Amino acid sequence: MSKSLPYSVKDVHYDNAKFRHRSFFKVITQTLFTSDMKRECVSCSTGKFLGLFMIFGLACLMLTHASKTPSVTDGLSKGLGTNEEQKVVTDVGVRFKKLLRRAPRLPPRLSGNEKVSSGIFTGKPNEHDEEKWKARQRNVKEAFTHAWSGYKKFAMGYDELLPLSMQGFDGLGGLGATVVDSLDTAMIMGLEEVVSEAGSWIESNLLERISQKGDVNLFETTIRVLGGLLSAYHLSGGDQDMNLANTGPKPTIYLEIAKKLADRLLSAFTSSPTPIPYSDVLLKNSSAHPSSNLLSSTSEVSTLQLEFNYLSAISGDPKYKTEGMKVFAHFKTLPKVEGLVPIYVSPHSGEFIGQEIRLGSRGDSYYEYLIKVWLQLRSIQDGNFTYLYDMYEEAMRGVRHLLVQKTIPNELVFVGELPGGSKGSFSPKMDHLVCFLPGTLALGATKGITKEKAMKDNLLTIEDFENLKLAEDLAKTCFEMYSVTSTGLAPEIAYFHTKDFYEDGLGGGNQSSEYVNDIIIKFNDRHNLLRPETVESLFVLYRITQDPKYREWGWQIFQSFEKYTKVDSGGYTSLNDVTTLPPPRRDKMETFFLGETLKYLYLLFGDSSVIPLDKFVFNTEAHPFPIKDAIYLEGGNNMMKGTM
Ligand code: DMJ
Repeated sequence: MSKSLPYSVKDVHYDNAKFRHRSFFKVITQTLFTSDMKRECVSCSTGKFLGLFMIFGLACLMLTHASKTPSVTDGLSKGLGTNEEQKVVTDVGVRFKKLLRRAPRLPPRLSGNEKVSSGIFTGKPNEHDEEKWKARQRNVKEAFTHAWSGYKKFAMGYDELLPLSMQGFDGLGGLGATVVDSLDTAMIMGLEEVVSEAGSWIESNLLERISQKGDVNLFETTIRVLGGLLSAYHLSGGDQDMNLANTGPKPTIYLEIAKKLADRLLSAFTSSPTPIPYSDVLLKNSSAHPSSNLLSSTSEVSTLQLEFNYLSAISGDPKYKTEGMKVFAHFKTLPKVEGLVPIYVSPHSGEFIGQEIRLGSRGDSYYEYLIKVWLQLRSIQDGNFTYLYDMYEEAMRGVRHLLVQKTIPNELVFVGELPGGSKGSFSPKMDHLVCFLPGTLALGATKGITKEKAMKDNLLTIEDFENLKLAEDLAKTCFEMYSVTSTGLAPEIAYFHTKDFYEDGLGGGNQSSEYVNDIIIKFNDRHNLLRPETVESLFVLYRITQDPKYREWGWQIFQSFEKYTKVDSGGYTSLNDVTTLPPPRRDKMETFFLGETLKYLYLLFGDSSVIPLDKFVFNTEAHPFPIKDAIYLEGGNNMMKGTM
């Protein structure tokens, strides 16, 4: 694999060391073990070394005899032995810190110029701007209404709408997936009529479907149907013991159906001989079986936990969380390539299978849920879940080291694949699915607060800055995957021109794009399924950096959806080829167009206080669940129906 373009701190132009918050223990260990220090120690004389040793010893003596000071831990500290040892280290640490910090450190302040160069935008949009974005948000709401009206007219109760043939299709097991996936978007948009229609359909039909239907995929059903029910429960006031929705069923109806569904889905875990669940469930008799190749996808088995954890929290029944979290606890023990994992896992042996590594299909949301599940559970202070954060950080280091390269000639940053594991060659190929990563990286860096606030409060480490930089660069590439085509819509997969790879004549068709020679689109990859990942990342990056360019990019993408995918009779359709005009159409409106794509666009153009990212976590299908300390704690509180 070519390592000519490592993506590391060298590429980050922030002087961020001064903003970094490090514990005393980290300061000492990191200093001792940085390679520079090691190199210097090897060459220094014994005299110098003894001198240093004596100074250090004296400092320790002074500190251990100073007065007592309460210790502070940051919830992420780890690797210490007994409580006693930890106490000693933290006490000494606090004293040492006090000594070092006798002169108070001023909070970092950025000059106007620095704010611009660091990508921080603090200026309030003017009134005209506000009106412009409100109008654009109304356009998205109208698009949702148009999509729903097509579905309602031709496909109500089916999983998906085929908008060109004007009929319904059950591609997801027949649970009316579009109804459930759309419901919380309608709630967020305040579309009461849709909430009433979708809510009533769910109340009258879904339980019966669950008890009668056949094969469903565990992952798809969890993220779309279970996830949709759970966020509808929350948004309609369920875990505040209130009914906030003016229309539709009571919140407890959503919860009751969610429990019945999850009880059957649990069979995928309980029938498997390992902690890795089978991929498919036969709902009608609560049995489960593996897929035809006997394998489960890594991303599928690790993208159930946000939903199962939240269900345990609101139902008071710990069984969902217990089963789901066994997957991560098991993954923790398996060998990895710099934190990266193969895309298949066997439910029979519990081992990863094959060597293919990618952040696209079958790999993607493993990485997304590592950080999101940690964010969901981190308020549980016993440190049990810190390993998720560590696995995430290690994996992102692996991404930056092994998978990130830049294109020729314009240096677009992309995340490629390792088709043969760490020993195989590098493939300069990126699924559109990988475009979830900028949003996840930004979220992982600031934990959902703005970059400005995170910097003011000294919360960002060097790795956080590296991840944020990668997030912004990668979001740009994802956007250019749209603007390089004739339709302004991205292909399903893009290849990138590098020193080892180029194919002529396979541009996106937009000759005025600066990147027409950087991005290569093969014939079989030219379709667009109305996917959300890029607008999802634009939404998260806008919330975190406040940079208006993300809104403008989102608006351009939305206009292209309007222009080329809208079907007059109702609904929107996938395309077969985004590089030709007019684009050949495919006849399918995926449920995630209503559940995710339009929801993220609506939130991107709206007020940032709606569903704030430090108080909610979106599941991989864009269904928001609240992060409330109390609800995930053992024992819960009065709001809880029981314990987890
Ligand atoms: C959605 O179902 C989810 O976002 C999933 O994580 C990936 N695939 C689709 C959208 O592209």
